[in-house]
Amino acid sequence: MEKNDYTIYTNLVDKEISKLIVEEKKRQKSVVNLIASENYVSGGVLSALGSELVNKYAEGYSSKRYYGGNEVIDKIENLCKERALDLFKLSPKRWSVNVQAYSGSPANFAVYSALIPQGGKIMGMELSSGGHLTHGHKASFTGKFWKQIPYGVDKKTEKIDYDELLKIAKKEKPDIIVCGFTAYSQKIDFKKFREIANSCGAYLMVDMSHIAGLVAGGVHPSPFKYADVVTTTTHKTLRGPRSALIFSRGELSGKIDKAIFPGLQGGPHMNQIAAVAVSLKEADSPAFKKYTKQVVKNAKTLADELKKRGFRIISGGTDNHLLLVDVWGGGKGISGAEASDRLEKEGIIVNKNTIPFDTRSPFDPSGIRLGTAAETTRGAKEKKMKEIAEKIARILNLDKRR
Ligand code: DSN
Repeated sequence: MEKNDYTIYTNLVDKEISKLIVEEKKRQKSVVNLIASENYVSGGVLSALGSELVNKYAEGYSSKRYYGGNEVIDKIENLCKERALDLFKLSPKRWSVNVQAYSGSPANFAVYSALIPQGGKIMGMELSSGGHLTHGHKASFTGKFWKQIPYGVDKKTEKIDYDELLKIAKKEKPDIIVCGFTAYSQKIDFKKFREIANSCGAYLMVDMSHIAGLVAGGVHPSPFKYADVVTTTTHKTLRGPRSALIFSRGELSGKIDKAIFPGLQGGPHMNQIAAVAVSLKEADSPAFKKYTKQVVKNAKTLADELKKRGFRIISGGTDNHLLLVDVWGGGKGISGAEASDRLEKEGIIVNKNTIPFDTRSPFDPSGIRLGTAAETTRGAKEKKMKEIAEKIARILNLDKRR
């Protein structure tokens, strides 16, 4: 154990938990982390999370709380909102932001509750093409209270076919169209999505959870010119604590605020909101811009290097921080679960993932998803990506069964 580990946790008298935190910290340091939705937060973010703010109840919104003693809390929530709008260059005259959602799933649920009547239609990408459960999948409450109109990717290109989406939208007339994905490696054309939403009078919601940091860093187009609502988690490429933001155009924000509180949640987690504010300030910097450029360069390098070693990359490559590798049908003959297990035994952490038109079950799909946000935070550059690709190839090429 490192000396620092003891000093950081000196206040933690619970030896069992203290020991486990140190153990997890060591694990995180010792592995290559390619989980596309994870990152490593700064000491500043950790300090805000572990602060006395956790003690405070603050149901309501700034200046309209249901508890006394919130004058400092109001300042923190206001600052967080100000920083969120500043980071994405949004005018407070046109945009509002709610910073209280506990995480991405409640954020998305709150938007639908605010804007869509029960039984209404959510047009969202199906899971196997890279969509998220909360985009109307039947296993999520979003698919029980509303009806999903699924869309996918083109079978040949494995990219979004915008003409096909337009046809679906015109036929189905959804109430809301959701774009922004968990396992889609291409740039999203938000202008086209706006046109599709206009064709059927739907709201356009962008869930930019995965790419928020890239949007902030200017390496992915911004959705704000086109969207009515933008939701995002804060802990992926944005490199903050686990939490979420909901940006909405002026007239929608009152409904969304009400859907979060009192609709769905109780007291906001103020330590979390302060930590988000810290991370938003960190992201509003030249260093963060440089970081996001490197994240994308690293993902492209990793994809290219794996391709050179015979791996099939879904949609041919990546434009963002993640890539999907077909380890089953791409000639390797290994299921996603087996690939993930084998890599983990050798210290490379990934997640098994379905691929478009997957013939295998989601519990043991054909692919793995790799992301570069976390390793780039630790300083990895292209050279490291080549080494990682080489190691992955060595581990997964051990045993060709087909
Ligand atoms: N679970 C997240 C991911 O890994 O993409 C999305 O919620």
